[in-house]
Amino acid sequence: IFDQNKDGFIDRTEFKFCWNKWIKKIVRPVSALLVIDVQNDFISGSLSLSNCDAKQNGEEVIKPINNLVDTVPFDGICYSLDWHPADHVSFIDNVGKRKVHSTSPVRADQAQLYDTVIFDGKPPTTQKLWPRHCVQNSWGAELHKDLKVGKDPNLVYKGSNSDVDSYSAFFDNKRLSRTGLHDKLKEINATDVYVCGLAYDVCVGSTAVDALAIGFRTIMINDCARGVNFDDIESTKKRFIELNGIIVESNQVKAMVE
Ligand code: VGL
Ligand code: ZN
Repeated sequence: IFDQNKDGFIDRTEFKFCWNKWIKKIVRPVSALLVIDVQNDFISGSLSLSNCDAKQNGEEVIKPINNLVDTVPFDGICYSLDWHPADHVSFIDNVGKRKVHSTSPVRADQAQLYDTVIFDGKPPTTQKLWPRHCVQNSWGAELHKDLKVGKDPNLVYKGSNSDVDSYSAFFDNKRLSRTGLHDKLKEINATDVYVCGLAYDVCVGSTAVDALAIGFRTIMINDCARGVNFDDIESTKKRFIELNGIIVESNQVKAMVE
């Protein structure tokens, strides 16, 4: 029933569509690894997780992530980078540069690190305040030197709009714009998305929840993520599992992808 060309390949567009959109997904998952924000500032720089609540060591994700990259035949790997301009809304030292909204729980002159403030705007912006971190083209924004990225890595930049933060590697926090990540995953017909990196309860969690919402089978790799706050890590995991996400250890991943 299918036309074949002289090489014996079936090239009916209808068949190609069925194959790419449906059959391939049923017979074999197409797996992508997302490595979130394994950048100097989160490891030993200004937003080092070791100085945060849970006192975790972000460097510990590098070995298990490199091991996955070396041993698991992912169909694609993307690395995200938190990539802020100097006047970014999330930096505590910029808090005085914007108007705080009348309903804000904290005033500009009393704002402390990790407080949440509400800035004026349409609509007003709810923003947690962080130390200045991952400033574009600074050392702190570089991927850690020991992270294996290979040549010509797939990089996704986020948080470059001064007025909007971006925890998820898919969309900014206000859902105003998209990074190129979804398109990159569509290009390879990805079905399954594995998420790891920093920070578990911030950008890793947000990215994983968005991946589920988009419709990917989504797996968080527990031992390849470190976070800010224990309670938040636990609630991130709970919420993700309630949304039908899967959490595994990195030694389980190879068998799932092959
Ligand atoms: C992140 C706090 C602020 C993250 C980014 O990558 O998890 N956390 N900006
Ligand atoms: Zn940031």
